[in-house]
Amino acid sequence: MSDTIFSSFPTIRFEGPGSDNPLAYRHYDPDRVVLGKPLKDHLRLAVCYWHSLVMNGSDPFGAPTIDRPWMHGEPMAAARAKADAAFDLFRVLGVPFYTFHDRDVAPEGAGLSETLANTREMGEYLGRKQAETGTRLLWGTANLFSHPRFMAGAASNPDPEVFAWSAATVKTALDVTHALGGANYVLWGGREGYETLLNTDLKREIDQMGRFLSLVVDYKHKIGFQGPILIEPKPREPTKHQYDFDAATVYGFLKHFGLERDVKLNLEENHAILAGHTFEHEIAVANAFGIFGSLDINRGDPLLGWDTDQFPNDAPQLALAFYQVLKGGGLTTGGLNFDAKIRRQSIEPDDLVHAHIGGIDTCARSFLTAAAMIEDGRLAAHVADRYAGWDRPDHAAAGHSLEEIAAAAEARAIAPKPRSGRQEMLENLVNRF
Ligand code: XLS
Ligand code: NI
Ligand code: NI
Repeated sequence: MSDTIFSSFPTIRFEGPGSDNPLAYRHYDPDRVVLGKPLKDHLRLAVCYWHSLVMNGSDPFGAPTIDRPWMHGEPMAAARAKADAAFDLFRVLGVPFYTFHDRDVAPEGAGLSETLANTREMGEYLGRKQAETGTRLLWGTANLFSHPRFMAGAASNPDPEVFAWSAATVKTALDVTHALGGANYVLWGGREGYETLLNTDLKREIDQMGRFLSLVVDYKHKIGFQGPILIEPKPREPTKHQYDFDAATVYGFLKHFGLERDVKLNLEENHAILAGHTFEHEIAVANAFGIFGSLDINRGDPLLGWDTDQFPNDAPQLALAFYQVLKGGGLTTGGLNFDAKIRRQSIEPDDLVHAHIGGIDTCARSFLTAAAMIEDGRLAAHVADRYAGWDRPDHAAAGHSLEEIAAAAEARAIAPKPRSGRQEMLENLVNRF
């Protein structure tokens, strides 16, 4: 492999909280055993291709600010140079996983066949890089939102030709993900939504999405892809009304189409916030319905109402999210994908390295906090105690019908006594961790 813009960086090592070295982990000690297994197997960290290797700093007001060598030249040669740099970045960070969209790793060709051939060819190239380095694929996905053909949606498009094009694109992206041993396959409905009902048949669009997802699930079983299909909810942006609004909405959608056993969720912090929820709420909802899959780790800006996709740096906040993850049994096929991007003025390669070091340390520290909360057990004991009335077989609501419960309540004539929710006390307890 030729030199990349990351060649001069050492592999980042754990040096402990006392270290002064900016190119070291202070909290991410990959081999430290917590709750019975190494931290690296709990976190399953992944670098995402699109923000780290593709994003060029352009925004609605201005031109690209970030220039990388692979952003020029013959497209397939550039894609290979980008992959070389990507795997060198994974080496620097020492992360076990990565994620990509088909269009991040392989350029659009002259037509559908050439585009799919590019995806397959780059898939083989990535397979060789994986074999050389040991880095694994957390998930693959297809970009069904950037090209103008998708402006009115992919599966939900009024034109069946776009549905068919999208089907071919997802089939190939899933084939490649399967060949690369991907642990999951993700669908984010970037343009699956609408701007105005004046031009939109909402029911038809949702039916088309249900059909598309059913076809993907059938195909996954046909080729023996073991990992789950993950839907990534987001309430708005780019469209005003996105059909996959939040975890609860997606569960209703899956249930309607009978897909709730085959499809799980990839939840993202910034998307949760845009939906008016906390990250931990979304995780708790997914756990409640048995559809928790994986996490896109980032943060929004409380003063900006859009998907700023910043690297996480709020350990207390993230600890509450990881506490819910651990309560649900932890990440199984899922992982923590840094769907996070450096700011427009962070134009140097080392900005990308520092961003990941901070994000990884924030995840590690929050995870250790959450693990300590689990091991301590007092929070869980408080919650269990709060609902203890329901554990007695002869509790007040044990009757089999509304009239039975009503008659018993009237006969007992007990006035329920309000009990403190103890919120502040519990917040203080959490702060001790
Ligand atoms: C965009 C989404 C996207 C998905 C993958 O907001 O987060 O990056 O994670 O298509
Ligand atoms: Ni995401
Ligand atoms: Ni996002």
